[in-house]
Amino acid sequence: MSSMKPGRRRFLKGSAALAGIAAGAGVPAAGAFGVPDERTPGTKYATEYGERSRFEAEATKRRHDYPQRPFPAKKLTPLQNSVGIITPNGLHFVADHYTPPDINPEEHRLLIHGMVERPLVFTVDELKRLPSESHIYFMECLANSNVKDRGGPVLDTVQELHGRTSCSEWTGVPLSILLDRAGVQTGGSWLLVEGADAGRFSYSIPMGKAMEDVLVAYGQNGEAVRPEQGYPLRLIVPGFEGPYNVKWLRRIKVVDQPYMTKVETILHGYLRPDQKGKALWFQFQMPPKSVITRPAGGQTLPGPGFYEITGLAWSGHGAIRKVEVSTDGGKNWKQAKLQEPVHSMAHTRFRLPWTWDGEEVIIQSRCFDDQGEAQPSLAEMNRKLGVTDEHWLKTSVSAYQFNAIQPWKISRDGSVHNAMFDSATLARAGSAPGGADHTEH
Ligand SMILES: Nc1nc2c(c(=O)[nH]1)N[C@H]1C(S)=C(S)[C@@H](COP(=O)(O)O)O[C@H]1N2
Ligand SMILES: [Mo]
Repeated sequence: MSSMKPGRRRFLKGSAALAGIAAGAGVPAAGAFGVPDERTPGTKYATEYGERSRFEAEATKRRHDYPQRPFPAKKLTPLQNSVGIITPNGLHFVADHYTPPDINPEEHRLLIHGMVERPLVFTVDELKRLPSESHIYFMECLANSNVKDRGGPVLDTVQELHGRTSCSEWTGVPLSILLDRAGVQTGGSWLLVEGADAGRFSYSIPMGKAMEDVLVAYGQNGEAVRPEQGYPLRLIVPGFEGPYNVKWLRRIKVVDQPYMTKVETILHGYLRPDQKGKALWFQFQMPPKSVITRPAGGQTLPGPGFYEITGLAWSGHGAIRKVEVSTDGGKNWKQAKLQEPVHSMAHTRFRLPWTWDGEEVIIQSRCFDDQGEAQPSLAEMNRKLGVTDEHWLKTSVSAYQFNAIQPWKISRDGSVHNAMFDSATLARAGSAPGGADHTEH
């Protein structure tokens, strides 16, 4: 029976062994190889709609509670368990600034007015009669990948760090069709777009983008947009920062300038450290980013041996052209395989076969898009902004498009941690990764 003993070495050689089994005479009973045969007959499906296996409850947890922090629980996509490029609707991250509404689609209306020839009001059914399109796009909060939350410790898991990005197939009516019907007047160069939530979340969108590829979406991955994603209508602004994608869409006003709404100024301005008194606003596209999702911060490798390194890359500027992975702390880079088809402004899955020798190692990925943009290292990003590593640790910089290369450290015990900052930097900034013993300053 010693040959059935599970072991690290065995797993690697196992592929040859398995091939032997498959080629062997007849089909042996699985039990002979120690494969349990435990199907429970008559499994009941719980609801009409269906649900994931009860054994997946932990793996598909979107909720992230921070017991040590005064913030409400966040709903972040568990990227560590994602496969392929599509985010299941129940796992899309959620970013709400106000109390969300509960909308009956029969009573809902979309108003288009302002600098137009003909103000228009649409019901949801009227919209669905118009020509529609479906596209796969990522959506990313501009606060994604921040290294810490306000007052909290440095984040350590891939879900906490990068779980504010999701990717769906969105279906809806091109906004250009609606604007053409309304007839945009000369000088109408921006849109003020408003949601139906308690605080009437509003954002300014440049007309050029609106005419290019913006969708008034009613569909998400083959069904109605989820309530948390803006049911029954939301705007999809491909590649742009998350907040442009206004949920529970109720009003589009054609205007002649950006309106500098509360969210886009107070909440989403980023004070430039290099130019006192100046802020970054209206950055539009999210820059190229990639992150290894397996093995990633928060996971533990059971032992040395073969692992497929896999992760996601995306860019608000276009399609991902190349992803490179380093498994030696950034000295050498190998080109990862991209899962086809690669969609523009969508999550792109990359994979690289790898064998871990059990020693401490740092793995990381970097990506390049088809517009010539490359994902920067933290050092490159710091140089561009004129800051040091400590800048990111001192405060939460939640309104910056942080896209530095994410290094993960795999320790000899198999645990994987955020290695964005070295321990000396963390000590100077008084922050340790992940620890619950953190005291607030
Ligand atoms: N009406 C409305 N739209 C909104 C928001 C909001 O709070 N209200 N949040 C915005 C922000 S900041 C982001 S990142 C995205 C998140 O979309 P999601 O919650 O579907 O993931 O929606 C945007 N649209
Ligand atoms: Mo956001």
